[in-house]
Amino acid sequence: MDHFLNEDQQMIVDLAKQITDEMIIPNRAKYDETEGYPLDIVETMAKSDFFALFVPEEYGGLGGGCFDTVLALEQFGRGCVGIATAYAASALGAYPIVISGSKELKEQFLPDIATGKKRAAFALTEANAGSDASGIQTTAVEDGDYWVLNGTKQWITNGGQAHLYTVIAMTDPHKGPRGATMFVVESTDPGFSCGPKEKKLGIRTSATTELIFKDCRIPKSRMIGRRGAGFITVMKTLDKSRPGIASLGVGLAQGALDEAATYAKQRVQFGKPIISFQAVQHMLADMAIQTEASRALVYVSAKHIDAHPKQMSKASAMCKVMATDTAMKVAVDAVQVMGGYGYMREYPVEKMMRDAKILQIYEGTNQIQRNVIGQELNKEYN
Ligand code: COS
Repeated sequence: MDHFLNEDQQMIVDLAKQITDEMIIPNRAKYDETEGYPLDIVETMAKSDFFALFVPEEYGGLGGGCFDTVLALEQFGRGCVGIATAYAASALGAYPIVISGSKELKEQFLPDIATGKKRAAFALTEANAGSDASGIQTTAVEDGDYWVLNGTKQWITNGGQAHLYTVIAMTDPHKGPRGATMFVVESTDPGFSCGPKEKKLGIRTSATTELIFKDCRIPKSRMIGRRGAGFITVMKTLDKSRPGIASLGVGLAQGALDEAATYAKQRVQFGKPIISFQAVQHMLADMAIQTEASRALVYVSAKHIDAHPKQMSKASAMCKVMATDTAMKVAVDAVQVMGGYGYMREYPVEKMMRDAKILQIYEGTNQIQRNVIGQELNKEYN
């Protein structure tokens, strides 16, 4: 369907499509199998200015909006959600600085993120703080001109591959969510280390590790925003970033539909291509309807967020739920259309099915998103 993109937006799509078709699709099975980090592809994305897209112009970026990033991520996600996540995670890691960082902090870090010289990661999750984001136990204590961090973050995307981490820690634990503050930690800071790469069901190329802070000492200037404002920055960051996860879902669903429809045209049973059977046609039709409807909601939500940055939560949560639940369903159905072949590693849909699951979980489970939507409705219908 025509989404009436302007010239700049079409350029983003075309360039992202080219990287996806020429680099991501031919290499995705290899990266899934070896579980290695796709550095060559990430570097190509950087050379093509994709890391500049989400950085404001005054700090060396292109000043793109949520919609621009969504367009790029949809294409990358069509190829491989694992590889696309390496890109999305850098945007997520940069957003706290973009949203709440001082001018000095922005000048210090954003230009290198924009060129891809430095990759970023976002560190919230801990063993006892997942959906309950304010339950974090990592602490940061003032010591002269430094902050000293102690604690362990869990399942951090781009762990070990990022050069800088935006980390939330408790500075005033008795104040609850109002006692949390964000910091930039560099991979070279004393007392910082990463655990081994986790073994996962899907997105196996994506680097997921623990981050360990053992008397990790960082200069005071690395505090992001105000002391005590960390939780709000985290919430705003996730609101801004979730449409990107939604667009990975749209991309994955489109990729799975493409594979299933192509197969159904070629596969002959009972003397006819299976696409001529109504049972298969109806499955493909539902996959196409759900994918296109998700795309429409993601685009409209991203445009709403760009126009109304103070009203992100509901639009962001709604498109995340719809597009990622769709990705899961469409991927499962693609495997079904392809039968035994769909179940084999030789075809990409079994990987898409494994990859789709994380979309319903990371950056806030779809159950938490429904809570957020419910709370917003509760306010609207007061
Ligand atoms: N934007 C700005 N401020 C927000 C906000 C948002 N989207 N959501 C909450 N806040 C503010 C609230 O207004 C409140 O401020 P006050 O202290 O002034 O009242 C404060 O933050 C605390 O909010 P709340 O009481 O709603 O927090 P909860 O502890 O109940 O948690 C949820 C709310 C569940 C929504 C939050 O914990 C969450 O998003 N969890 C999912 C986290 C997640 O995505 N994890 C995945 C790993 S990160 S990749």
